Amino acid sequence: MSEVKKIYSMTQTMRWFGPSDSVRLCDIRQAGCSGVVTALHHIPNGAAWTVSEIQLRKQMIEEAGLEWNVVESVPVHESIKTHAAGFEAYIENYKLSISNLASCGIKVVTYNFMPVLDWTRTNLSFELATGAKALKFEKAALVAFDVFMLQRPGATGDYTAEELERGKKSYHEMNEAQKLLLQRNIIAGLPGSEESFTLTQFQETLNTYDDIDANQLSGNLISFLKEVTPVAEAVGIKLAIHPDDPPYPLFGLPRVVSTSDMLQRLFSAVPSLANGLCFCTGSFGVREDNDLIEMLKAFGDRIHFIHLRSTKRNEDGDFYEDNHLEGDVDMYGVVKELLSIQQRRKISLPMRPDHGHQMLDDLNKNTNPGYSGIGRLKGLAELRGLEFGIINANFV
Ligand code: DNO
Repeated sequence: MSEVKKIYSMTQTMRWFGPSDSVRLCDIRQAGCSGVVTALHHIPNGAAWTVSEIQLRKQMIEEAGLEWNVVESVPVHESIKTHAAGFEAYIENYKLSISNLASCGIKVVTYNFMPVLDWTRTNLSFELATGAKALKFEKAALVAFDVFMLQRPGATGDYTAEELERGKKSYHEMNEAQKLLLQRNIIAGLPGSEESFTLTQFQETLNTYDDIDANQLSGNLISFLKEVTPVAEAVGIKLAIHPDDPPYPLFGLPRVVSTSDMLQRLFSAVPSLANGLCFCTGSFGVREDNDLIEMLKAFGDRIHFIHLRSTKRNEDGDFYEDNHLEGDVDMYGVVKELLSIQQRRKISLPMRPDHGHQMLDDLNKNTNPGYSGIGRLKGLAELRGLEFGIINANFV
């Protein structure tokens, strides 16, 4: 009798922001997920995560019939990125956190190495033709904030004359409330970003990067990985770096996780497979020169976690978050390639539908931007259907 071939499909998860999230664990379960992606957001950035805190959260998740598949994120303290005095102690705390997670059975840890700000959008309620709301990044709004509101020294040198003109127009068209909202959207902290700034604090923090260029930042990331990866490998943790979002420099800050070449540098410097990647199609996909399928082929063995989302860009440098199967990302090609990787590696990788539109009843709720329940449920259902179709057409 021939053996039944095992098919490795993606493990469906959703991000959960903890007990205060308006999307509950039971909602995530009803969406069809078997697990969640979460973090101990109440622990201050840089402090070590204790076994008892991890266990408490794990138990809460398991009591809801779910698994804690991925930590997103164990944040990397700014001192590690800038090599500020005392950064070594934060690296030791990081090692302790991942060892403690491993001892509780949680094996994938996502993090990012974006200076100062985690992800950046200028509009958190961009209305689509259907009345649903999406997250958007508008270049003119960014220039308006950077050049005219923050008045960052040297900012004008980072933009073309045309971009400056559009930024100026955008600035003058905004009333005070709109300016304040823009400022809040950019620097008051998006969900999961762990940091929040006033205008003055923001400029002061930018100044800490005055002497750090991309080469230096990449070196600091590599020295962090050289310390942390051997520990991860020894305890069985897979590290999954999240790409820069958006994948190019902002506010004069260097970016080092935006392209294939940048990833290659990190993986060549620290070849262990524990030094891996969170493959975020929405972040990488903003750059036209990022060929997602080629990147999947090149780094398939190091992908430990998947974010599926699609953006739609225009020639002005704006983008908004489109429906999961539309926009600039070839989602069919991406999922097909991911399925090949999984069959080859004989593994089901955790995947979450990244972000979703605010829609239906959620339009009247106070939701975490990008992380409302119904929009993500729609995204997940579409992605699950896409995967089901591909498996049946290609892998059975
Ligand atoms: C945004 C998220 C990011 C991500 C971190 C990982 O929606 O994808 O905030 O969690 O960059 O450290």
